[in-house]
Amino acid sequence: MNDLNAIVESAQLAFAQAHAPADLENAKAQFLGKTGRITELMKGMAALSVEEKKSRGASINLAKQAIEAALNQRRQQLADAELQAQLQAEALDVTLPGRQRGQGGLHPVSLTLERIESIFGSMGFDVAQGPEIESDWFNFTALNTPQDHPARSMHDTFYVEGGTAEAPNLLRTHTSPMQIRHAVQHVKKYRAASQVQAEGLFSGDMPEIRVIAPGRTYRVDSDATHSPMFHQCEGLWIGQNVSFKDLKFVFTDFCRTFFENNDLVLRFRPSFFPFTEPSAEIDIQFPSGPLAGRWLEVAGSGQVHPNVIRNMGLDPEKYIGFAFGMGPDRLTMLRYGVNDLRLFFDGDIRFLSQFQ
Ligand code: 2U9
Repeated sequence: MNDLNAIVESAQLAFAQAHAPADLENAKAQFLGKTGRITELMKGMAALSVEEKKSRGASINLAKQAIEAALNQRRQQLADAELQAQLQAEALDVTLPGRQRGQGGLHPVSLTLERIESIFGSMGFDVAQGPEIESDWFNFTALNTPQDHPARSMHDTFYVEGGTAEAPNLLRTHTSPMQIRHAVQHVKKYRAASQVQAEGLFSGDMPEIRVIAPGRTYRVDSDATHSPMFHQCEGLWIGQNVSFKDLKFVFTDFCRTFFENNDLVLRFRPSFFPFTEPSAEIDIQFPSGPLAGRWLEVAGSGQVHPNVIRNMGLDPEKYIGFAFGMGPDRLTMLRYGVNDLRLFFDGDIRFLSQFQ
């Protein structure tokens, strides 16, 4: 019996000293394997009598069971320790702050467009938005732009599929076509309501047309101050008694509010556009600051040409008004002191995030 107790004790010790599952299995082999000590003892029983075999066999079996129990206990201990180590390694600190998505924000040109819409909105202007693919009629012909005008050349305009061979569709070169669309709808609505004049140019009464058309426009042009896609905001005010004086007042008020500077000076310089007559470029001058003393061109303008008034369905003897057009990209450059237009369209977050 003593030899068996010693074997069990040395097995327990060997198992306790095994700190990894592989070591434990090696230790097991020393006792329970094919050439292990218990197996050797079993083999040694061959020479014993039947009686001796019975009692010796029972003792060896008890020792074997004790070793197996010690083995299983140690296996469990090692498995538990491994699980604990793993849980510790994968521990989550649920009190850490979560990762947040970037906040995002409006593009600087969108900020300018919102600003323009809000200022003109306060003066009673609606906002009209419409297609970027336009017909030749709305983009050129309705705006009194003759067939041989350079703006209609392939060098200046992106033509696309659709329309007719003589008058293919195009990417709008300005947002003015949207104002024709808006005006035509306006006239249609009040012509139907008045029931006075069913055909011909409308000379009945209707509320004034006061609208701005902000949006993307396209021209074949690309350098530091020109992008093939750029933004425009055109404005239109048509009524029975709307004069150049109103244009000067409205646009001066707009510029002073937009640039937050009541001392801003404006200059209306004679110019030419097919859709306005007379026409003027509008320059501004800051009285102080980094741009002080220079005349900066910010818009074109003029009294809407009678042919354009006719194309809205209105009688030019009764209706008159003014229009203006400006580039929100350039206004954004002036407002924030940006010197390269292309920065707006590169999508570089380091540039864009400065406007949040
Ligand atoms: C209708 C009739 C007339 C809008 C006008 C301009 C002059 C003009 C440019 C300024 C900067 C475009 O982005 S820009 O290059 N615009 O010079 N635009 S008058 O005239 C209209 C508009 C609509 C029905």
